[in-house]
Amino acid sequence: MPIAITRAPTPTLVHCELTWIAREPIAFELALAQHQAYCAELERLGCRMVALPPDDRFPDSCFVEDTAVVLDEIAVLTHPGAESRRGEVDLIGPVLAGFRPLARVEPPATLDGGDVVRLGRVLYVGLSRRTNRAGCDALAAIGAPLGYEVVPVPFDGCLHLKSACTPVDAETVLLNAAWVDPARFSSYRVLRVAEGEPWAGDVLPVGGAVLMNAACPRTMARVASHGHRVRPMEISEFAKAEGGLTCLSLIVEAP
Ligand code: CIR
Repeated sequence: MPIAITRAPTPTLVHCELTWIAREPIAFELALAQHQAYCAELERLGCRMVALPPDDRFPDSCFVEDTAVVLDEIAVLTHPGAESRRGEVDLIGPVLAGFRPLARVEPPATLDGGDVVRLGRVLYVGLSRRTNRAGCDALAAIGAPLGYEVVPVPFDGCLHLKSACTPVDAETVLLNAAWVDPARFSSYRVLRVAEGEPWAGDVLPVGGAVLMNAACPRTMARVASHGHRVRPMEISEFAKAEGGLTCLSLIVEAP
């Protein structure tokens, strides 16, 4: 049974970091309801939930994905690229210590968990506004003795590599070719997001289903047509904060 670690959004979410999109009003009560529905869906799909309390000091702290990279053997605490988010790591460390030995990316290296796409023993690391080359190298140094290969991936147009592409299953990657070059994933089956749904590439496969952004119906149909059980999730308020489905949880697979 996978463990899903989540943190409830704080009302200060309205002051979130934004990089590629303009600020729009976030309806906090709706964000809260959407987060509750997300957690309920993860639980329905068989996850054991670890629900952490909101923390007003960190507007983006519901996006727990960015604070760590959880591998089978260890959890790597990140050093997030945005200064406002660095304190979130100290909050998540003690929680992850209950499940994995910890390693840590140290400054000047920066790494956001949202930039790490794992496919088997390969970690594709997006070189972004948040993750620098040193962050990529730090993860490679931690991962190599455990048998992980790190592949740097340049991309452009969105916040994190996972905003542009995520695995749908072990052999299939869903991606937005305007943001990341599909040739980077030529050894996998590549599905593309539908026209007009640029943010559809961030999906969360868990418990035999694939959680997808309900605002992207045509990409959902495309993924479903490949035999996947798709679960649409309303995440409009998190999308306004430049977040997607993977960002809202850290999934710890059973060893
Ligand atoms: C940020 O800019 O850091 C947040 N507003 C959004 C983080 C989304 N996280 C993710 O894509 N992994």
